[in-house]
Amino acid sequence: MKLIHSGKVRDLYADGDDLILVASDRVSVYDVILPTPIPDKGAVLTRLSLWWFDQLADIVPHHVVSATDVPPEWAGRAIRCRRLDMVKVECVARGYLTGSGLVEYRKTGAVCGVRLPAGLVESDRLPEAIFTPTTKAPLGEHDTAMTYEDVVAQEGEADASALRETTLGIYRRGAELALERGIIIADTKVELGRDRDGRFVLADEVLTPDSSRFWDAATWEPGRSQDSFDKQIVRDWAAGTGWDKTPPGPVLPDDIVAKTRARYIEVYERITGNTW
Ligand code: PZK
Repeated sequence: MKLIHSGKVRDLYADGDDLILVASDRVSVYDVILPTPIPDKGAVLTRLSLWWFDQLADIVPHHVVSATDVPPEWAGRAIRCRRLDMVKVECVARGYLTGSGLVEYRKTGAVCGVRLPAGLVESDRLPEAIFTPTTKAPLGEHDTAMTYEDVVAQEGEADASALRETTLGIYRRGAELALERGIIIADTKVELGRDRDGRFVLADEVLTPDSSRFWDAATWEPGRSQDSFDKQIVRDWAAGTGWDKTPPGPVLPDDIVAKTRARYIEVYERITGNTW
């Protein structure tokens, strides 16, 4: 099978007219891929994405053709999907103030052209979720913020509006459901493409901890940064080793691997209500 894209933790292959999206067990912290995989991470995030695609089907159709008709070596962590014409905008929705959104808010009082109330602090919940698109930068480079008007200029008014409403619809549905299960989804990035009839279709992975920031609702407190629900065990352990966050990352001890694996499974079980 021909490899057409290799991401940090996922790979994309072409198989005839279809694509095969393969999630690895690799984990990245501070943008560095660690040498130690987390067993079942790829399968857990694949199952979570598949569950969300189904939950979101009334908002937007998805690219999944089959989760079982995939090469046996990738069984459980691969998805056969339809090839789309991908939209050249990273569609991001945010419900909380953090990351680059916080940096931009402190400088300008707005995020991606959306004016926010004065006096918000780090990790605050926003009055309503906002669409904060970015450019699609090549691997290794950083995405840059766009305004909604930039998206209109690039994609046209009708498609820009559809991208914004679809992204916000996915985020609102996901964040509301996750919160009922004690998990805050602070923000999320979705990949949308057009099918042969020009209709928008949801691609890639969706509402996973690799595409979104997941926080523990039980310990959330505005005014400070929040621990990552999935990666905090690795981050805390790595900080204790004195690692300077540059490659190569440290080899993880068995107990840190086991605790992190359990976290991904906990995310899956809490959100879907299924047993792993
Ligand atoms: C597509 N990516 C991102 C994902 C990577 C890169 N259904 C589709 N049709 C056409 N293109 C894509 C998809 C999907 N999904 C997704 N790039 C292209 C990506 C995984 C690994 F290296």
